[in-house]
Amino acid sequence: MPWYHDAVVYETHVRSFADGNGDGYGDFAGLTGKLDYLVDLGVSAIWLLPFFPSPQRDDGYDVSDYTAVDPRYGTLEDFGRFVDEAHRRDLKIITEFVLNHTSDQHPWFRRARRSPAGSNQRDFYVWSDSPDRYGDARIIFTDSETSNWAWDPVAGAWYWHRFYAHQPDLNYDNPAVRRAIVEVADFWLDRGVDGLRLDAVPYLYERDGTNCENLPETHAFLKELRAHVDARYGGERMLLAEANQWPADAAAYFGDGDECHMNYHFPLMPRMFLALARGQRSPIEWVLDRTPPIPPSCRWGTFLRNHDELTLEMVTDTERREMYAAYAADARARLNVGIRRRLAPLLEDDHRRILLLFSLLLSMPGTPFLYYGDEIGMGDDLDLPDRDGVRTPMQWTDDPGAGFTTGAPYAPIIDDAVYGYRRRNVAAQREDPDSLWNAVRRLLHHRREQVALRRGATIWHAPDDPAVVSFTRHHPDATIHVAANLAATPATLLTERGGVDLISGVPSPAGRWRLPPYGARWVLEDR
Ligand code: TEU
Repeated sequence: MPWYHDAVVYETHVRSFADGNGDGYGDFAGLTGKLDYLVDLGVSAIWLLPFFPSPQRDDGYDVSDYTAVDPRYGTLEDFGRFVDEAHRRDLKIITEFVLNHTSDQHPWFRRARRSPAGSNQRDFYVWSDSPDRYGDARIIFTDSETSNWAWDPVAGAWYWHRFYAHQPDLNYDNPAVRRAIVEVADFWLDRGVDGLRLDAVPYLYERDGTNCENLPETHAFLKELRAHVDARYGGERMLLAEANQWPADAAAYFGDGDECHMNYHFPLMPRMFLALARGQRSPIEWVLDRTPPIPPSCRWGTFLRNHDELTLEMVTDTERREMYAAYAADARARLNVGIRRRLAPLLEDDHRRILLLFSLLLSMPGTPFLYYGDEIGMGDDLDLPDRDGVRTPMQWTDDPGAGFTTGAPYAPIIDDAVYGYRRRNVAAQREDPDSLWNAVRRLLHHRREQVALRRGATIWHAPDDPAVVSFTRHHPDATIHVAANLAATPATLLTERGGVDLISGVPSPAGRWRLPPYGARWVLEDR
């Protein structure tokens, strides 16, 4: 079974995790020093946000050099050491492949705007004489952009950008762009990276009369990229699509098992929160019913939170209103089409609800992704702009600098009464057997021991109580029955088989199971 079927992925930002040299920025030296922490926590892969040279106007997603390390984070040698040390511990590494656009400071764009119209170098990007073209394409960063076109006075033409105006989209119709981009993939795969996250992959091509998303040309390019990667590196390197799309469009990124190995399940994520807010499982059922089967070699990436706002692009207008009302009463928490809060503040620091969502995330089919800091219930900072408030320094200890840095941190460390580093940090939670950190760690360790939780076939049940999620994961070696109560009131579930609840360690005989408010069981069934 390829590694990404069994993995639990930990998403972090080099800048935010650990500072090895005291300059206030996290770096590869610091991150390498924390690998034993990640092993102990029980994850098996690391996904790093962009660490390449960049003007940092979109936290590194505005790349100005694809094949180097931002000097604040270290050198290519530091990166190499990090890869070696991670692999020595059996940790896989996923890095960002921001292939849809570059920074406007990238040499390709600086060259393009000065090159004659129609030249190959100009055509590294998408130009137009009028800002009306491709008018059916939606705007993604609705809070900051009003058009997908921006005027370039140097070129005397409009250029296309799906994200910030300082992030011009590459022109995939130009074969030289496709070649250059494949070389970028090779650069990092040659350095031992196990997986590439294909940022914003639905938007590679533009065509008149379409919404410029999920076009057949994009899928054709991905098949070429996949064939290249398989031929050059063998079958173990993984391509992860970031295709924030409805289930059928998202599933298309698996192709016939000949495009991406993985894609995130964006439509499922908000519906886990919606189900919890309603105290009803129906939103989860609804979206899984609409999720097509995928090739057996492929996997959905599941997640609760990430470094962006909790996106509400893949819900209906009614569902979005409900989500805002339930989770973003404070208007400052709203950003674009989403909510810029971390997991713990979203759930009012209620450990029962946090663990309920973790227990679902870590038992449902798919490969789970955790966001750094959520294992200790880190808070966020709504005073910081954009999505910076969910990207603050990791809280390791109660020392000044939170054990993150001995210098002046790149951003304020969370220091409020509830989520502040003096009380909420890894060191304190490690000592406390009842902490969130220890509870998450126990779930991760069960998942590692129980193959049924990772690879088992899933049978969904429909118990009478609409608040109860109930499914079994079957594997020849074991069967695990997962039951979760989404409601604030107790629930019961009638079962035919008993066993031992892995979460509590207590026997759970067949018959009537009583689930406390927001309670969950992972029952390893007797054979
Ligand atoms: O986000 C791109 C993306 O596809 C959006 O749908 C995104 O999920 C949503 O708007 C929430 O922000 C990626 C990165 O995750 C994001 O941090 C970058 O800002 C963006 O690409 C541009 O590179």
